Amino acid sequence: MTRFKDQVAIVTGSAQGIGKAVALQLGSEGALVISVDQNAEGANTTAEECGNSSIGIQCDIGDPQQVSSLHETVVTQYGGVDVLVNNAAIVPFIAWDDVDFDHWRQIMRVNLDGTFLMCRASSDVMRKKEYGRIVNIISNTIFAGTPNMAAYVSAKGGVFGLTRALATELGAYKITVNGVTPGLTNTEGVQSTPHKDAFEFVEMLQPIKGHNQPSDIAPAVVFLASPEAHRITGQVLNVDAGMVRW
Ligand code: NAD
Ligand code: 4PL
Repeated sequence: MTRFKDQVAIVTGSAQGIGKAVALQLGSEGALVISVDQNAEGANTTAEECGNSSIGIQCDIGDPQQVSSLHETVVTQYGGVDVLVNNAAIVPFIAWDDVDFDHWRQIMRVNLDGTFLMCRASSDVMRKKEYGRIVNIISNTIFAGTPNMAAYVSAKGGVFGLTRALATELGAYKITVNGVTPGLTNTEGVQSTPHKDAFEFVEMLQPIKGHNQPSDIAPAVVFLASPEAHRITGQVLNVDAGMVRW
């Protein structure tokens, strides 16, 4: 398929995990991928694997200046952005008793503020072309209220609200804004925390058994990012093997 031929797609947090799987599928369907991550080496590796002259750019999405210079580079070199996938986030495992204001701010800075900064800058570029697809990676924890991640769940709830609000604000420019809520997924991030021990529990709640892999999440994201999804906006697609229904 070449649904993204001649399109430029920014994918944040694409050095590994779900972001990398999304970047690779967009690349395989013809997109020039701007692979954005704090991890420069990982971002570059993903870009090489994407083909189509894709590039890696190191950027902390929580830093307004870095987000601004990222967009200057993209506009200067490519003239625009067709797709933005907001995937970069911190995925913490922290008992409620240990959640202090420093932790809360650290999570909000990246997971909510970072998503805002990327939406702000990319949508200003998309508006000029009157075309755009924004897909926010949320989490099914906003429905389940999953333990040991209160700040994370709160930030993702904010991204959920932003998705609906931006769909309203940007509709006039033919920019759609949607979200995907993955369930627990087998990524490098999850494997490095006690979340990895929750697979058995969540599988009990899933009608479809087995562990979600990054490549299971990517097709839903890529569909919402595609030209054919032009009548879908302000929506959230849950991809968690049926763990929660809403
Ligand atoms: P991961 O931890 O494996 O990878 C996250 C990537 O984001 C890393 O490459 C990291 O360097 C990058 N990143 C983190 N902070 C950044 C910043 N400030 N600026 C730029 N890059 C930054 O994560 P994952 O498990 O693949 O999750 C990806 C997305 O999916 C996240 O939004 C997460 O909340 C969401 N999600 C994950 C799961 C899961 O179980 N893995 C479930 C639901 C939702
Ligand atoms: C069900 O988004 O959706 C653990 C860790 N369990 O990050 C998540 C579930 C985690 C999730 C998530």
